[in-house]
Amino acid sequence: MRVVLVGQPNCGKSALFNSVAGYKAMVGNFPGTTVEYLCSPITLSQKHFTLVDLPGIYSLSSPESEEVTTRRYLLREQPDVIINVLDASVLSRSLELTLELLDLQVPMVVCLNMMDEAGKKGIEIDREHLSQDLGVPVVPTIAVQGQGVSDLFNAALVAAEQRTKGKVFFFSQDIEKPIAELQSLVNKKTAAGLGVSTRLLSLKLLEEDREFEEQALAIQPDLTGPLPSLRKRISDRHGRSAEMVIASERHALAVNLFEHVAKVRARVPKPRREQVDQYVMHPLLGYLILGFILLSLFSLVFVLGQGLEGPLLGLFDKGAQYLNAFLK
Ligand SMILES: Nc1nc2c(ncn2[C@@H]2O[C@H](COP(=O)(O)OP(=O)(O)OP(=O)(O)O)[C@@H](O)[C@H]2O)c(=O)[nH]1
Ligand SMILES: [Mg+2]
Repeated sequence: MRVVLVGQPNCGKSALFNSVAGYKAMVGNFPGTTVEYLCSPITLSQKHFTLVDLPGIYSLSSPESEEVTTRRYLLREQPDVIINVLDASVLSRSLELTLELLDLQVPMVVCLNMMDEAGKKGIEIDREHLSQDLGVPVVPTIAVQGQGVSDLFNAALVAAEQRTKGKVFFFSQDIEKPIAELQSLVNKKTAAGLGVSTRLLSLKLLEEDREFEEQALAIQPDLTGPLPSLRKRISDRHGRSAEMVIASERHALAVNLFEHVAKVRARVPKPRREQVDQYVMHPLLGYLILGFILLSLFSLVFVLGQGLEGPLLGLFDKGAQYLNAFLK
């Protein structure tokens, strides 16, 4: 069984990977590229699987080379389950990729990582609600502390066995109608050859995804005719390219989802220690504070010394006189 970690850059995929893989990690190369990924055999709750840590991606359609390789891996290698790792402290932005991954219709679990950071920002997430909305299990974690990690992998193994694929989110009719028209023209074989459903291929073609377009038109050149006019229909209605219209609707869907499942309380005040650290660890202010403390210490010793010098010397003189008298 293959379990893959997919998420936006810096959401904590490698922290999760390291917390279960430890020293057993192996480096793999995507075929024909220098882009590397880590994989490791794992045994958890007496179950064995291979865990793969893929490079972070902002979107399935991103043209960056590392992101393209993650996308190709997902489409060609057909993992048994995706663990979609989200940075819970920037939930709304993270959900945009989740919506794209749901379109792949691969078994999936959502990991709400960085719950400690979300807490500090006052973000409260109703994970039951989020799970209902997405149709997949949602597990909160703090990867750097190992919190929730075993629950996450157990949920992923169950999702793989039960083939829990989650819901597909629909766009407005302005986009859904052209998708349906294109879908009726796309052959099932063409989509299957590219590792996606006819709906997802139609959506990606309307989004002007270059790689899908090249590959799909190579298999089915008859799509060349209707494609530009369907895109134009969307762009004419909205005054922006079809790609931008779809991206902004996906953004709006993610924001709605966020507002449905999350509340932002007033910011939790930082603990006093962190408030003090903020000043004393400052690269410039820290040195000034250190200088002030040292100067204060020297002054204290100096002032105290001056005040105590007279009485102390008198005490020593008296002591010496007594000693002399005693020794005579
Ligand atoms: N506070 C907090 N920090 C975390 C948590 N998980 C990961 N981090 C930190 O977040 C940073 C990024 O974590 P990584 O595991 O490297 O993120 P990644 O998703 O592998 O990043 P890419 O490989 O660049 O896509 C590191 O400094 C981690 O220590 C968490 O739950 N809480
Ligand atoms: Mg990483």
